[in-house]
Amino acid sequence: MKRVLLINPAASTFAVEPPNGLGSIAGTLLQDGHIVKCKDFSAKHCGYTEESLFSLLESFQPDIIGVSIFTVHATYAYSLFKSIRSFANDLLIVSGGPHVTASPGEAIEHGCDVEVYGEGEITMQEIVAGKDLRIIKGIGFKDSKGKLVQNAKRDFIVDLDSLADPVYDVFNLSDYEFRKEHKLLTSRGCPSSCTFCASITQGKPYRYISAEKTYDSMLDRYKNHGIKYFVFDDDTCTANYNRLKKLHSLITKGDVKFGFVINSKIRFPKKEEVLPMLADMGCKAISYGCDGGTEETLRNIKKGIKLHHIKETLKLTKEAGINVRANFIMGYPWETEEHLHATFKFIKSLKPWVDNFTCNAVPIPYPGTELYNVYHEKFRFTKYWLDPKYSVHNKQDNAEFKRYGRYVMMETQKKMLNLGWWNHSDAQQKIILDTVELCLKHSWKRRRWSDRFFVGSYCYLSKALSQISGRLERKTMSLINNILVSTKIMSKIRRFV
Ligand code: B12
Ligand code: SF4
Repeated sequence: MKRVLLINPAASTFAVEPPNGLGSIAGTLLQDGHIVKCKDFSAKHCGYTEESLFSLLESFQPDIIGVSIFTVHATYAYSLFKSIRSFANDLLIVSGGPHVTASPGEAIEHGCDVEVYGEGEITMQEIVAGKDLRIIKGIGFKDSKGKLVQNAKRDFIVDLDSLADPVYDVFNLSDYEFRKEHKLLTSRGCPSSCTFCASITQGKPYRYISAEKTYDSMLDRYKNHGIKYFVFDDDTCTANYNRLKKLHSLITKGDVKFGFVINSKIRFPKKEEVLPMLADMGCKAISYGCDGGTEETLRNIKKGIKLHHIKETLKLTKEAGINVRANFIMGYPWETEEHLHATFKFIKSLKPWVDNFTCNAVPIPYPGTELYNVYHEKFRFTKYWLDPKYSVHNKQDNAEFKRYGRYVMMETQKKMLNLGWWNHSDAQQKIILDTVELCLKHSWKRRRWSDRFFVGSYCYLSKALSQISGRLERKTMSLINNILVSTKIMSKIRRFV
């Protein structure tokens, strides 16, 4: 039996909920009888200090530390390694996650012992069990001469039902905002090849948890925690028609009326049949990755869809009584003013069917993506994640305002543009920001008046306080937030927007 500490490092953006990846690894290790603790230093109410890390290490006395790394965590994770080493030089540090998978060798160079590529449950199980590193698939480590050795790849986990359920109560849940909703991850993998997408830990083969096990998890959470509302974190929930049909039958025959939101691709099997079926089983909103507003861009990003597919799906979704969330990205390196104008117009034409638009002002080139590989030299952002100037979200003050404030969302997008990733001209920047504004305004207008009143007052208070002092804002808004969540108002407001 080992003592394993799993850490999500601080990041340039907050984590609003416990990470599924570490939750799933924790579930597997607990099932094997190990003692597991998880700490999320990027959780909103956590706040990282080296002292808090040392006191955690002192009190928990881990044998092994596992660190999860997204690109936004990279520099924080690397300084965390240093701090851990300064506390106890001989602790085994293992890292994994999308950034490690996309940038093999980097975490080891910055002080960890073992890198895990791709899905981590079984690999971590073997490492913790003490198996010889040389025969563990899916890892990289330093040999006795200090040279990086990368073992053979590990196959993707096919039978997801065989995995232990993820556990979240090994995290300190009060570090997050309380939410009267639960997340579920019921499938992995996506067969598409969008050039900006960094979902590389789960690969292309689409695998899923059975309808029966999914339904049991929902019922379980209802019985044990009173949860009836779920957020499905899957990249795409609609890829398998038969599974959805089974889940529909289980949910509609059951006594509990569940509500949930999902992500989906624009094109999925038997759409005309599936959308009313989803509405019938409690689907309140679908978030679609549209990602481009001209045929040329959709072709270049290898989205596998055309503009008319986007229009048709959003319309059908709305007609089925499901709220529509449409996500766009603008400012790809080939996009001229004409493309950007056309995107603006296209987004505008979708307004009748969309409840919530998001529009990212620039495509962020995550490592491992085609977008990064093709352009990093030309646009001089090679390994940008190691340069602190790219941490534009990195302001832990005015937290609530940041989350809800239209103004701040605009500011973040402006900062993104100002970083000059793609050398946009002033004219291009203007069209992009006009589009972001259009999206924010439309989404705001689509909210219920009571939400608008509440969220608006909340934001203005947050803004006013943050102008006096960031600390004052954080303390006051956190107090208000705690009162609101304990009276369940927050969860009602967030529920279906
Ligand atoms: C749900 C989700 C979220 C949720 C929850 C995040 C979470 N930490 O779980 C929310 C909405 C909060 C979120 C936020 C963000 N997200 Co997000 N998110 C996802 C999504 C859709 C699913 C993640 C998931 O649950 N995967 C399922 C689990 C089982 O897989 P996993 O997380 O990869 O973990 C496995 C392996 O990576 C590995 N592993 C992970 N950690 C460790 C640690 C150890 C020690 C070991 C051994 C193994 C290991 O084992 C795990 C189990 O198999 C993914 C897309 C995807 N398909 O992965 C994007 C994704 C992870 N997100 C991404 C991004 C960019 C973000 C944000 C930065 C967005 C932003 N600009 O704010 C923030 C970061 C917030 C933060 N501070 O952590 C990118 C990451 C790319 C990258 N290179 O970093 C992804 C891949 C999306 C994409 N296609 O580009 N996200
Ligand atoms: S469809 Fe979504 S998950 Fe799949 S590759 Fe494209 S962006 Fe990534």
